Amino acid sequence: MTARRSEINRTTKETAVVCRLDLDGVGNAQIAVGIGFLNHLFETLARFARFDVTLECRGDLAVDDHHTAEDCALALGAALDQALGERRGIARFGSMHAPMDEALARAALDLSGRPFAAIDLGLKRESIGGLACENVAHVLRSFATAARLTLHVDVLRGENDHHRAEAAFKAVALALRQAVARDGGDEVPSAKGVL
Ligand SMILES: [Mn+2]
Repeated sequence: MTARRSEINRTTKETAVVCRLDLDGVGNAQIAVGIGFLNHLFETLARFARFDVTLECRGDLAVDDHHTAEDCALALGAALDQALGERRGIARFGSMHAPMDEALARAALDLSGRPFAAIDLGLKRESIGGLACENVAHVLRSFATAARLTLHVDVLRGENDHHRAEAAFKAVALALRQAVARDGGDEVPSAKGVL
């Protein structure tokens, strides 16, 4: 069985990100991106997708959280794309609902090779734990773009924005776990033969 691992080093004038990913891990997460709630969301993603993830970022937090949030998501997405290689022998699709107390989120995704994201989180607060709420959706969109996947996420209900955001990441993680699962074959799961 070929290892499905990758490493991305992404450095700009705004951020320096290192991301290591193992799709066949156990959910070990070493996340240190400098933003408390963003650490929490990436840890949630790794744990419930059962990916081993190291994600470290030194970003321009003196500006704000935007570049750090976006660039970490781009690095993780690129790491997923690289670890999947030709995308042979995978389930390709995944969809899950995830409850978090009163909140309920739904994620449906396709490792299609075509970047697309429709994200409706319905967050009302300005920020959570140092992360602007507008950047929660931006992280998911950036991740989908770099990973070349199609992602639909809707938070269907929930009073508490922390719960809504965390439920969304749990749903995405569980759907990812399904989609990257090996199906026992070696085919590219596409009528075109390429993803
Ligand atoms: Mn941006």
